[in-house]
Amino acid sequence: MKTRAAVALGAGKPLEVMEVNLEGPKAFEVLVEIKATGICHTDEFTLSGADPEGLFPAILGHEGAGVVVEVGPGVTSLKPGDHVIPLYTPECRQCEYCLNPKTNLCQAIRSTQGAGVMPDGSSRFTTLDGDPILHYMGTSTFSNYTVVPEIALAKIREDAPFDKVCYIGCGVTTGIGAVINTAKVEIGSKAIVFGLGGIGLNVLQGLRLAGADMIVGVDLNNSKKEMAERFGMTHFVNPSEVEGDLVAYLVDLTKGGADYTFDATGNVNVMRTALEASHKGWGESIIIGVAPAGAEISTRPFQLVTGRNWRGTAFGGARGRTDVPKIVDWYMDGKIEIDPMITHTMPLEDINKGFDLMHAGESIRSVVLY
Ligand code: NAD
Ligand code: AHE
Ligand code: ZN
Repeated sequence: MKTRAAVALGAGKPLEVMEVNLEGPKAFEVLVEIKATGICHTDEFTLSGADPEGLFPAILGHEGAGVVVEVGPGVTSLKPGDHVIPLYTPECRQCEYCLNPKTNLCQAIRSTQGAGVMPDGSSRFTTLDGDPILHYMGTSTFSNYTVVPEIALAKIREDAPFDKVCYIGCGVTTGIGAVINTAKVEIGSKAIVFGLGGIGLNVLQGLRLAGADMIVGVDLNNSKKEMAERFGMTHFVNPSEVEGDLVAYLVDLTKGGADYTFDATGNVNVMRTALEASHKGWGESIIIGVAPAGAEISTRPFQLVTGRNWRGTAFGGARGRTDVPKIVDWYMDGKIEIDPMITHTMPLEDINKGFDLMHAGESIRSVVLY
């Protein structure tokens, strides 16, 4: 079939919206009509050329929701008409990783996914001239129709609005999951969240759900303050307005350091500050942000010797096929909010405007509606 897609032709170039060919689903694959997709900072990271795994030409996008159109041979858990959210972290329920309760990082198809192809080693997308176009994160939601492995689809309830729950495909689950699944924050905790964008705001609402007492938000952009307060932030700090050492300021503000800190910026200097602003003896600092090729974190080992813990999280530690339908329920039951964070919507033709809004710091989430 033919489908409309925004194609990343090369690093640093705007996406080009065009018709492409899409081959039908092979064994254990599913054809999905994407109804809506968010634009995450990670799409921008890969498009910019900063991703060591970035490949071109490719169809980016990993925060979608849609409907199953056709299933390939061997697919048993889904049927045409089912509503689904594609998962860049699949859940095969069989691999060594899925069988270990300590991780959500299913590895069943990780190597082919990273190479931009389906598990059989080939791409379903080609240009109208027949040249291959690669998949991205196993999802490629910047295409109106996409082919996804069965193990990388969460089946969700049919009354959930696609234009909102697409955000559960990455940002919502990542932020809330970092608090609930990875840090396992306790009632009464003190926390600091660095970066109050599409991920950081969801860390804030996760902290509110977990019953944290003091929730400090840190961002260079003062316009993020109002929305952050709405999602549970109790104190705001703009590092550019702090005189002297930021770590000392935050340790003082939290009376000894925070029980939990979260980096949602992707900046390795911020990651160091986040670690060092966590409490001596027991503080935990969770890295969510994705850093550019070549960037490395550093600190004095003494920071760890004296009891601070440095950890990371992907997709909020969530097992997608199991956890994503539950998070959709939380949204539908009013336990979590999504709507105010979707600040802009646009048709696929205008997808580059979504990236412009992100660069300008004017959006939280832009969502493309097909
Ligand atoms: P975003 O652009 O919406 O938000 C980033 C925020 O950080 C902005 O508000 C910006 O003003 C702020 N910021 C930038 N530099 C700062 C600094 N030095 N100090 C304080 N604040 C600063 O991005 P997002 O979609 O929220 O993504 C955030 C990060 O999380 C990105 O690196 C993204 O790639 C990563 N991410 C990781 C996962 C995961 O599974 N680990 C999932 C999704 C996104
Ligand atoms: N390819 C990059 C790393 C990108 C990365 O860390 N991705 C996160 C999800 S970000 C979603 O917005 C992730 O899931 N990581 C685990 C994995 O297996 O990719 C690089 O640096 O090479
Ligand atoms: Zn993302």
